[in-house]
Amino acid sequence: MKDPAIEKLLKKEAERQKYSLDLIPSENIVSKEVLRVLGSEFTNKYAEGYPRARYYGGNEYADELEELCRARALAAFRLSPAKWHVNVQPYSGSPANLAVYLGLVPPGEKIMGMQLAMGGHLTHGHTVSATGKFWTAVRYGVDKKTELLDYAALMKLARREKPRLIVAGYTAYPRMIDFRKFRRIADAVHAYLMVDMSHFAGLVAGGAYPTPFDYADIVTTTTHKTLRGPRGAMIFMNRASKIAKRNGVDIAKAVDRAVFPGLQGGPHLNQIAAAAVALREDAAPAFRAYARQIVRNAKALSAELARLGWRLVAGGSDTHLILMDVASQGLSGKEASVRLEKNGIIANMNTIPYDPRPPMDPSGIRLGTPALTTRGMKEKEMKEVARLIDAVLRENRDVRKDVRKLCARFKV
Ligand code: DSN
Repeated sequence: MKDPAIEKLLKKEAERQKYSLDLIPSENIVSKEVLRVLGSEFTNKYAEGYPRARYYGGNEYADELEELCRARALAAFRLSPAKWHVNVQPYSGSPANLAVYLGLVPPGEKIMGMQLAMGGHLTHGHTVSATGKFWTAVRYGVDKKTELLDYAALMKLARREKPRLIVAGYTAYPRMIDFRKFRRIADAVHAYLMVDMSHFAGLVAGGAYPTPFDYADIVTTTTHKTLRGPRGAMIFMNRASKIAKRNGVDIAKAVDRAVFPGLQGGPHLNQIAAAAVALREDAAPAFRAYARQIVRNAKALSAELARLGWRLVAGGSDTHLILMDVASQGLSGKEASVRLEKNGIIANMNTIPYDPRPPMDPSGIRLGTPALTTRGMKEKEMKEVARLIDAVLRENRDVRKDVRKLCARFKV
């Protein structure tokens, strides 16, 4: 490489990833093939428009690529092209969500989503996000006692506020979502049901989490989390959506037009190519085993943390993620994540439901198992990881050597 400064950083980052335990639930480690394609010649090409309807010449292979990626996206979730249309152009999750609102909800109208501090996402209507500025956000949370979704309360809120679109799917909710109940709530007020499955999409593809496709009008997802692909996103649109029909909207056309030309310019073809590679991997039998192991690992990690006396939000996990209430042991989330990082354990501070502390120094840390599971770690190692976390947080012990030893046994 002719750029020693960047080469040095690349090496350092590779080394950091190799010798640290990545417990951030939204991160993963992509295959060599995904990396190779991400750095391919497709990055050189402009392809504004959609297959067979581009604004530039030279797109014969771009057309083939985008069509292949779409077909693989549908296949990964076992969807029929007669029922579902997919757009694979969104640059990432935030623009994907924004495109859905832009395509389906008139500006100023109501969208209903979970508060960020309860486990939602900025793009589910937070005031600092464009989604909370251009649309009126109706925000919901979880039940204070159980820390679970309260569907009866959601129904009441929806009936009172009458949103045009309801979002389900979160960044820090460790339990399963009942999509059927969400469908009933959305139907009661004639709202679109949008599921943002970014966090658990890989679990859906691998059959380790209920599918939202039986109930949703729209499903959005990033491609880089549990799906183990490049950074990017996709939007699935249900051609049979009764709400779209009622509103006289062609859902596929409306959302496609919102992505381009509504929000974006040329699609990042190298990202789309790499997503196609990842989606093929996601449909393979080995990925089913991977998805199940992610969940088994999260259960093992949470069981050991609970045994060691840590309070977990909602009592544990059915997914890939765990929310640990460190304030219940007198620590702040920031202090905990800094202390863990010094020992090579990477987690992020996170608010917990009804957090009395501020977001920049909240009560919790969020943990997840997708990246460690990709490295081949299983339940036994999860117990070890839980004990390392406990040693750092409870006794302020230096476990750097143990972390390095564990990492050395599992390649990135
Ligand atoms: N940043 C992602 C996460 O960590 O959950 C959400 O966009």
